[in-house]
Order: sequence, then C-alpha cells, then structure tokens
Amino acid sequence: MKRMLTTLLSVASAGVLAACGSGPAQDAGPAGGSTGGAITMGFSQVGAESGWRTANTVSIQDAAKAADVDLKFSDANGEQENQIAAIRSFVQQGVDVIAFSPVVRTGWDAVLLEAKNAGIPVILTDRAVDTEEPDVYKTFLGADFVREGQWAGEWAVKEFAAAPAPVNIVQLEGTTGSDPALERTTGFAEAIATDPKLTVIASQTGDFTRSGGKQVMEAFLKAHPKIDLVFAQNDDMALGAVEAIEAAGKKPGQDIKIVAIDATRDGMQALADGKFNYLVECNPLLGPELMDLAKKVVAGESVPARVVTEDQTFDQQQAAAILPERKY
Ligand code: GYE
Repeated sequence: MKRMLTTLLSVASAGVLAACGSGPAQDAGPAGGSTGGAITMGFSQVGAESGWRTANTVSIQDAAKAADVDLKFSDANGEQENQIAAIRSFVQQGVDVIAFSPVVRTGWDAVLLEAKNAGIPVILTDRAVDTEEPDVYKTFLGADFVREGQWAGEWAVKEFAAAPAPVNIVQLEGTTGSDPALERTTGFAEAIATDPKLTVIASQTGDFTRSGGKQVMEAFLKAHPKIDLVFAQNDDMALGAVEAIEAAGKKPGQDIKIVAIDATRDGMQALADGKFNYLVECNPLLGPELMDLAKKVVAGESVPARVVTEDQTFDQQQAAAILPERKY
C-alpha cells in the first residue's frame, strides 16, 4: 500500500507554540470527559503504554484547556476496534473535528469515510495511516520516524567503527504494524547497511512497554551469548532491557550498549547514569500545535498536509546537562 501523503509541505516545531486564552478549569478526564469551549474535538488516544504517551496525553489535555477547545478524550487501551468505536461515536455526536493517533497503519478506510461523509474533518496526530481514499484527513502532525531510526543507526555505525567484526545488534520493535515501529525499523536498517559488520541478529516486538522490552531482552540474552548493542524503538523497552541485562549479571551501557528513541525524562536519566549510550528524541508535546491546526481546519482555513516536529539527539554528557530542565 502506498502512503497517501508524500509531500512535505511545512516544517514546524511542536511544543514551542505558546498556547493562550483561558478555558474552564474542568478536568478533561478519561473517556467522555468534556471541557466546554469554542470548538469541540473528539480525540482518540492509543492508550497509556509508555512515558511518551502519558506526556502526549497531558500535552493534549492541557493545550485544549488553554485554547478553549471542548475536548472529548477517549483512551483505546491499545485496541484498534476501540479507536474505531470512539471515532464512530464522535461522528454521531457531531463534533467539530476529530483527531486521533492510530494504533496501527492499516484498516481505517471505512471509519474515515464515515467522518468524511458526515463533513467532519480529521487530523492525524503522532502516527500516520495507509489509505488509498482521497481527502479523508486534513493533515498529519508528527515526527519523522524514518529519520529517527537513521539517527540511531548512524550513531551505531560511528560508535562501533573501530570494533572487530561482527557487531551483533538486537532490536526491540514497537507495536507490530504501527507507523513508528515500521519506519524506525526501516531507518535503522538503512543506516547500518553502510557497514556490513553491523548485523541485526534478532528482532522482536516489545509493544512499546517496559515489561515487553524486559521479557524480549531476557529471551535474547538466553539465545545469544554475544550481544553488542540493543536498539530499542522507545525508552520504556530500553528501560526493560536494562533490567534484564542487570539481572543477567551484565552492565548495560558497557557490556551491552543501548540506543533508544523518545528521550523522555526516565530515558534521559538512564543516559546520564551511563546505562544508555545514546538517545534520539521524539517530542510528545503535540498539544498546542494540534489545537492550532484544529481551529484552522474548523474555520475552513488551509493547513499544510504534513507538519513535521523537530527532534534532536543526546549523548551521555548532553543528557546530564539537560536533565534538570527536562519536563517530560
Ligand atoms: O515513541 C512510543 C509510544 O507513536 C511516537 O508511541 C509514538 C510512540 C513512542 O508508545 O513510546
């Protein structure tokens, strides 16, 4: 399947836009919560699988209040069918705009067409979908996941430049079929292909959770006597891997190196402590920019078809320096 949006129309930095205005101080709460405001947004969140996700949810709820957006927030607990049901209910309620972070990339055509036929604009937040249907969403706000994977791979190539062959890598993948898992795998593979000495000897999903990362890493440690590097597709799985490596009597960051993606506070702490070796950031603070795009879409203004967030990378020294001011 071909991804519908290929044009990069604008680059914007999420999380830096200051939201203004003061909405009612009610809690958006879990499923069905409502803040009362100028426009109504139905938002379907993936779940609460990671530190990144929690920071993302807080950002969206806070930004809705600040922007006077009446937010109907629904948590899908990692299930696509829950997201489809939530979106259907937003259509029935006649919200002004629907936003969602799709748990996986495929299987959205029917519900996206229902929203389109009801005249309700949709904004993809954080993750993309695969669809052949035209005009079923207005914009996609989120990071460049291929680039994130490439950054992790480029660091690995440099880090092991002088090491003897082979360099054995194990990969902890995110949720199977999700946009970030697919694209981070692609980007990482592309980058390490520049040095044939680096090989991914095992790759399995840890579902973006700490317990998943720990379990998979325990199995990898049993099956593979020589592991040089863990590439974890998010911080939580890398933190789970740290637990598994320590339980096996080895030193994470030294005996087995770790590169991960997200750069949340817990990840940054592990990097500053020398348990991780490198982090690629994925900014979860999408709320202010999402509210801004939603207001424009509802007002009939044109918005870029793709809004890419800006991310950076951190080594151990940079992590120690930035930690005191890291908010998420
Ligand atoms: O990296 C991971 C989360 O979609 C970018 O989902 C997001 C990813 C993030 O569970 O921690």
